Amino acid sequence: MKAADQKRLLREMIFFRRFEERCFEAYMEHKIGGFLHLYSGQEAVATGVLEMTRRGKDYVITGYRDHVHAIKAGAPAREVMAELYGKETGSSRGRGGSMHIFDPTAHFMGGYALVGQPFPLAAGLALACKYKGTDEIAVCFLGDGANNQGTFHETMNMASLWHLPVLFVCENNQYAIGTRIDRSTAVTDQYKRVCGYNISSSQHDGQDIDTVMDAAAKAIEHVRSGKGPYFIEFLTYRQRGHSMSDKTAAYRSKEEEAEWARRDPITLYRDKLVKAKVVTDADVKAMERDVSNEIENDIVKFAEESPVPKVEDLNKYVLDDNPDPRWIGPLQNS
Ligand SMILES: Cc1ncc(C[n+]2csc(CCOP(=O)(O)OP(=O)(O)O)c2C)c(N)n1
Ligand SMILES: [Mg+2]
Repeated sequence: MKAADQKRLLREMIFFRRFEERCFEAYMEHKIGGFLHLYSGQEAVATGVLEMTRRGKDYVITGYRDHVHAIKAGAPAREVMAELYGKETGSSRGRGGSMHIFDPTAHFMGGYALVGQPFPLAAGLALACKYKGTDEIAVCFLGDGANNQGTFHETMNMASLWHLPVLFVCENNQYAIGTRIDRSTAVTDQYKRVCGYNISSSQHDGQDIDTVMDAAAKAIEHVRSGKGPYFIEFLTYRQRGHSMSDKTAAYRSKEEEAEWARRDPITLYRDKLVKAKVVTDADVKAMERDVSNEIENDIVKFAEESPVPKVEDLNKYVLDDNPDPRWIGPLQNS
């Protein structure tokens, strides 16, 4: 990879970390409300996988920890931040919030609050690609906890049976809210769970972006060349609590957190690039300053200055904004 691309990737990961940490601050200032799940610590996975996909062509779908996936897939960061602020200029016009970023232009198909919901939708997107005869693929990110949902097993079966062009990316961060994986899941190596569906799979370090990109490239080649679905598992760790209602992550030890902090994906990549003389420490400091300025003076400013949706527009993007009273009646009576 060229030095310019390596620098760009390092800057992107620094940007994603700062974006998330700035969301935390805005939430504490009551400028962002509702649910907020941060991605700090897992940046190498979404950045590395989506570096290898075709931006705006391949379809990308994920769960509620979705800001970084959306931006890397091509959704403008300003619009993602404005969505978190509930503003009319947001990706979902301020109606969705953190868990429901959506950008069809970027082929970023959401942001879903229900655990396991994206699996069958990803299979549907892949079926559409196959049906249309394009060589686009669907990329479905999901957590280790989601793999215990029924939708996981139903989708793996159909995706394999129908040979669908879908890449499943499991971000195994070891926890589902406060439950450690070995307390909820009989087979903790997630990549082994798809063997029963005859799906090719592998497990990799999710903290090293070069490893992520190499593994993703091979998996994408498998899917795009018509060999059917692929399931790729990355071992990673979220540095913050599950969401803003879990600020202390009291269910895990400080030693464990420190161990994973030593393998922070940004620190690892920065050290690698400094050692290879691609960047200097001063370059990285300048990058951090530049990123902070961009987030503060462009992205947050845009979100703060954007208008809130008008009350009279409440139904504007509702599919049926003139509901048939026949459907309301039984609900009222029940
Ligand atoms: C259908 C459904 N059941 C339960 C929940 C509550 N819930 C929210 S997040 C979560 C854990 C998911 O963990 P994982 O898939 O590992 O993702 P992570 O948060 O680690 O990224 C649960 C059970 C939900 N949102 N949807
Ligand atoms: Mg998890």
